[in-house]
Amino acid sequence: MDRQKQDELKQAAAKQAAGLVEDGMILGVGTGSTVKFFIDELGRRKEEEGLALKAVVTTSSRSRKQLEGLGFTVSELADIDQADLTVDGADRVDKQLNGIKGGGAALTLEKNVAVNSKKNVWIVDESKVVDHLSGFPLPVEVLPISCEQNKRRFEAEGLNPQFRLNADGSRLKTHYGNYILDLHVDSVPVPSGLADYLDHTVGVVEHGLFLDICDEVIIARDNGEIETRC
Ligand code: ABF
Repeated sequence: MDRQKQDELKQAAAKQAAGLVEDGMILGVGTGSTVKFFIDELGRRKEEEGLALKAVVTTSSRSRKQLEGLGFTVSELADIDQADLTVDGADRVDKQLNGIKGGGAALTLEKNVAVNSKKNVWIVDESKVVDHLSGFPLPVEVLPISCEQNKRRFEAEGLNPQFRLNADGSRLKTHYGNYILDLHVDSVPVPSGLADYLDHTVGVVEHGLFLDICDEVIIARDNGEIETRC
């Protein structure tokens, strides 16, 4: 599919999600190219319909910049109790609405905003939807102090870890100064088992398995239809 068509699909899903936003909400706004269209639509609603939010929190500096450019005031997660609704993208989503996220290296803040939100909606194009989580490396954010040990540990488990790199070959550092080990596994047959293992590995800050977090996924189909799964 060409880029323009894919952008149209992302835009369609984003527009539908923006329709869920109501005046007075505390809104969580995610990261990525699909969310960019969602923010565009929020800006349009603010301008044309006078959409007024109680507060906005976001998961990346890029989204923050876009929101502030449209006149939204962005709060820190610590400044709110919980969001009423969070809209975010995803890298893969399965039939149970479990997902892989973190392709943009913002998984730690994304998961913290998501679990502190009453409702989570993901917006994706059809290419992200799979029967079982697969087809995208699983990001794991690790502390620098034990990253080599954790890399060897993951290698021993057959999880094929690779440090995520910048264009110049240096190790990418997250917003929190940690590294990303991408696990190049063909598929994640038992997501809860792998999540449990990662949750109990010292030195792992967060991982990109988002299980039982998403309440609704809005899928823009190749044929132009929009499907909502709950
Ligand atoms: C996010 O947006 C990430 O978790 C995920 O990596 C990304 C998807 O971005 P895009 O919409 O550009 O594919 O929130």
